[in-house]
Amino acid sequence: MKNFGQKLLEVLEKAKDNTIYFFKNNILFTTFIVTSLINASLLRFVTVKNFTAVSPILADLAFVLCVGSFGYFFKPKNRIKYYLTWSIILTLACLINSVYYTNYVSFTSFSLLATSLQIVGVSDALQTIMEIKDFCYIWAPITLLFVHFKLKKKGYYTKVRTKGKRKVAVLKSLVATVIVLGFFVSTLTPTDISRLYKQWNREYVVMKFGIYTYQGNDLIASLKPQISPLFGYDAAAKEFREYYEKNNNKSEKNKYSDIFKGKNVIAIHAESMQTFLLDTKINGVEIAPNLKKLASEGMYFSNFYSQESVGTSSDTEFTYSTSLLPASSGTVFVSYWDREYPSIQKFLKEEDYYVFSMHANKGNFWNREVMHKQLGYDHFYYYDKDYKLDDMVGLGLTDKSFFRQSVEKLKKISNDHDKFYGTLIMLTNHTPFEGFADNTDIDLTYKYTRVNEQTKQEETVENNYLKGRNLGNYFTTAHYADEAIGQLVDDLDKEGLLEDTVLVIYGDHDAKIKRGEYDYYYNYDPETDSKRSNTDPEYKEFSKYDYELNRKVPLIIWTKDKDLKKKINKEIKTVTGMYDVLPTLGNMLGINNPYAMGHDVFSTDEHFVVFPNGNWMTDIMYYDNQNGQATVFDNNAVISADYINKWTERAEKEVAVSNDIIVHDLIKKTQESDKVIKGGQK
Ligand code: GP9
Ligand code: MN
Repeated sequence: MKNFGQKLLEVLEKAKDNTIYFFKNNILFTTFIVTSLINASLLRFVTVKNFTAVSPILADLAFVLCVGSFGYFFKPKNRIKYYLTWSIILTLACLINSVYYTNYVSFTSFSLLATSLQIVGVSDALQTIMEIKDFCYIWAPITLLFVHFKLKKKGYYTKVRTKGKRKVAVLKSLVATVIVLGFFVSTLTPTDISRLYKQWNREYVVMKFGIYTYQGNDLIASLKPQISPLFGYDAAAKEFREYYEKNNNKSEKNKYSDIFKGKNVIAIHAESMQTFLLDTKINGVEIAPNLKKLASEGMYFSNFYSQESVGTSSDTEFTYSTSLLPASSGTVFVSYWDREYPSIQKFLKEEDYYVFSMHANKGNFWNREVMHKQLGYDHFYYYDKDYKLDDMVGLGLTDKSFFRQSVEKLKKISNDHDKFYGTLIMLTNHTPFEGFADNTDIDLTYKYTRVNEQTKQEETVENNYLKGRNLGNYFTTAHYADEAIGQLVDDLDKEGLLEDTVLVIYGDHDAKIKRGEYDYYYNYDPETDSKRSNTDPEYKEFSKYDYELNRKVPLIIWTKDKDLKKKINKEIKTVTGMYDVLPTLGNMLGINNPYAMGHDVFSTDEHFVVFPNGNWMTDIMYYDNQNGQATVFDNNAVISADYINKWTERAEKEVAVSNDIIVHDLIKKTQESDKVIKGGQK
């Protein structure tokens, strides 16, 4: 009698034979499956590096088997149209994600399609961020076509007799799908399923579910603004109430409370400005001397992080204004603009401030025209409606011209209003960082003298060094932006606009420059005019964590007032994030947002920043929630599992509650239902 093991082996052997037979007789289908599967694995290899993990392969296989099954509904000669269409779609998914990952270290989202109008504005930038390797996926549809023509030539399609067999073929391949899916599902944990549902931990989802399931799921998640408010409201509202009962956000008095009460505020949204620039010199020339000076005189948050997601500039505007995190899927500015958000703009308006924003780009970019109203701005000055487009570089009007014209408007605003709060959104230091490489005092070349071995004469060598490189170009546009800020402060001063005014300057997010550029910069070898090899004893890798930590942006609060200046002059080295601005600055201005997700930096001992993908940071460590790895800043620190669990739980809670507020419009809806309850109790 055969034992169970033998029987199982036989069954498996038979299944294998059947599968091989099936694939041999279904060449187009097989080609589609294999090429799509290879592309998906290739993408993971290029991005998250888990090339051989079993579960994403099973998930990708189940996905393409399922898609492939329906090809059998078509007659053999027509199937190519079906498979080719899908092959192109799946190839595009790989290609776009490949480009996106290289530049944003994350996977893309369908919700961005909704913002494609905005992206058109940065199409130049897109051209410069694509690399040859991003095209390696297009072999798949080409191979499919090639196989099709070969089969056609051999008369394969006319030989295949399929009448009545097509439905059976669909069924058979669907059964195969279910079997593969079964194996895949058996590898899942509740955490995996919850992360697929929430979708914010994008890398993790791709590593576990493969790229196709990720993208399919993302499509559903991107329809959420329309669909999800219909589901899960009660659970979300319950979690929301519990969260704010526990985390009572009453503003505590501290030594900075009310110090700026009644002052004008000019907030400068410094495009792509990173903190390391304040300490960077190229050939002895400082990149950001003006910011450095303001930082040394004011309150300087030197360990401050932007918490933006796919909505980049707009996410930062949102988080700065509301102290909530960006949406987990889509962007608040484009997809969730019609909800109600308590914001710094609205709080100050209640204090009789005139609240406005200024930006030299088009008003519909990031849906600002609509969303700025929603945030509470009284007026949005933008593009050719309000600015003379007299000096255009990169994405639009130069920062210097923009500021010059804005000062004129500010003069009028200051005359017409008692108090004002304005946001000035910069533009020039935006990818692709072009326009200043030949017109700057930053010398990107590397010059040195050496003795020529043949002539024995001294000669000067000029290496390209940073010239023609993205990071080099970034240095030149950032330097320009810094000059523009210097010019703005001077002009405001000349016009007497600094007397009663507080400046808040923040970098909106990092410049999204690739890690390799930094690796080259920090490991540059003038002898060879190239990057040191990693076997060189002097080579020091610019690691993934170095890169993450280097993404920090400056936050500077500055005032001309001597007494106040003395009071605030300080470097804040503890970790802080964009969502801490409203509670911290708000307390200084005498306003309080009970729904803030961040904290007043001076009223808490728990310094913590969560990123929209669930990664988090304290003063002790950076934790990568995608793969459970971490970097600890202090070698002597002992990190317990409890410590990691505690902060991971808080990180996930903050992301979830913020997102629920956005999706379900919880602040407005729960207030409305509380009113109804109170009304009923009277
Ligand atoms: C465009 C500017 C840039 O108006 O704010 O937006 P970004 O590409 O950085 O999100
Ligand atoms: Mn930006």
